[in-house]
Amino acid sequence: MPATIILGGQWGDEAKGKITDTLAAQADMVIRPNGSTNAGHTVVTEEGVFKFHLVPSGILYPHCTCVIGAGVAVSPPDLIREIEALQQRQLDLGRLFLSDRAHVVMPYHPLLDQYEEERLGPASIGTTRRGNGPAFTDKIARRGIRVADLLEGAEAELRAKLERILPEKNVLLTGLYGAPALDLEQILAQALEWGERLAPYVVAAEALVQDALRAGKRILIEAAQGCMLDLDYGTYPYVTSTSPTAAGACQGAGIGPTQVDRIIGVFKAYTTRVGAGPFPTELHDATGQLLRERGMEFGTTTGRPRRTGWFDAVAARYAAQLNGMTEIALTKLDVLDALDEIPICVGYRIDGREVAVPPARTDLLERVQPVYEVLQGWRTDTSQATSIEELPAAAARYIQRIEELVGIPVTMIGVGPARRQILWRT
Ligand code: 2SA
Ligand code: GDP
Ligand code: MG
Repeated sequence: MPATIILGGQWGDEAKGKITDTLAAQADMVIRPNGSTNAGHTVVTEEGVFKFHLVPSGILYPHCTCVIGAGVAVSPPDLIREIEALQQRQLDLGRLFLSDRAHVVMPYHPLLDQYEEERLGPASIGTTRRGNGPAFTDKIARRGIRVADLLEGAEAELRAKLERILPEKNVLLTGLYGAPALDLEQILAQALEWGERLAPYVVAAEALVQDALRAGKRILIEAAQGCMLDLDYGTYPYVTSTSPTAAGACQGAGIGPTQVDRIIGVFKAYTTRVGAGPFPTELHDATGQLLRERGMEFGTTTGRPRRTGWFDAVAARYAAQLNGMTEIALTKLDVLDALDEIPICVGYRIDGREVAVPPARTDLLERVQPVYEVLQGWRTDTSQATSIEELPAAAARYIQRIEELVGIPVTMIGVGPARRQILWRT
């Protein structure tokens, strides 16, 4: 049975965690293909709120096998903390598997992330400072440490790798950032301890995934971040360091594009972004504040306030096409319940000229004048709706307009954070 990809269509935090949890009720396996501890995926159940950073959101279902794929950079202390916190909540983590090919966020990575952001000052990216950028930099530069390197028997090789890597890190730390140098023996001991702790979870994840596909299992791939944060197609350089796209999800999960038949783009009914970078439909006024408050728009990992703005159909159509999305899960519709009018951005104008897709250049993207179409609000509480038919006519019209502009159907609608607050297009 082909797999389903769930990915963010905007700048992250579209409620991928909630959509994954919803669909995982009918899935056998959930794979996290990309990102790092920078991600924060929230699931709200009767047992409380769960904030997942590395563990796939399917872990709440006893029937779900969960896999952290090769495309993830794993911070061992964060993963160990997350595993322990979930175990304390009586969850069985024997169903969690970690790819031996996943890269490791080493102790120098968060330091380099933090110091570089401080050095950049006003030009900083606004990273989560979790070290994933430097970890993926090392991966691409072919000097990364992988999960397999932490395991028993790999000590001599790991020492040799650190002997090559650490001098460069220490030059940066001491020279550029004026920070203390790191000690090889300490890092080696720490890494081996992590390896021992994580060893029970480590597998050749791509083989596990391919076996499951062959056995006809129902597989979900839960990508992190969002398409507009993609390294190639996002608002570079204000992006994350992996590919949150459908193609990136295949790569990180270890499956081929022909093994996928459903690609769900998760979009908020408005837009948010956390961190720096262009955001054409951003609101700097009381309405923006209202969206932040009603949507409780604060970073799941860092607690940072998220920037808010109107739904951007230009960026959404771009994301839908680039990812071959087959459908939309439209979330947080209820957040718009309080508005009289709801503008949708239907076009971009730069220096008076209309452009069809987000431009590559940051300075041009920053100069975009959004062209808005103003739709009527519904001023009705949608959070108690149990079917699409119960939504007010203006809300139905808003959803329909998004479908027309983005070019694919909306099949799920979120009207609140709880599990039951999801409406299905039947
Ligand atoms: P990084 O840390 O190197 O990946 O940062 C680079 C950019 O990517 C953005 N980014 C995110 N955007 C939205 N949500 C993310 N996860 C957390 C959440 C964020 C938080 O669920 O709320 O708690 O602040 C996430 N992770 C990375 C980041 O803001 C930079 O713009
Ligand atoms: P993710 O990173 O895409 O999984 O999204 P986050 O978990 O970072 O942010 C989404 C937030 O919105 C979480 O706090 C969710 O509990 C909440 N949420 C999810 N769906 C809805 C919805 O339909 N309405 C409202 N009001 N909140 C929602
Ligand atoms: Mg999030």
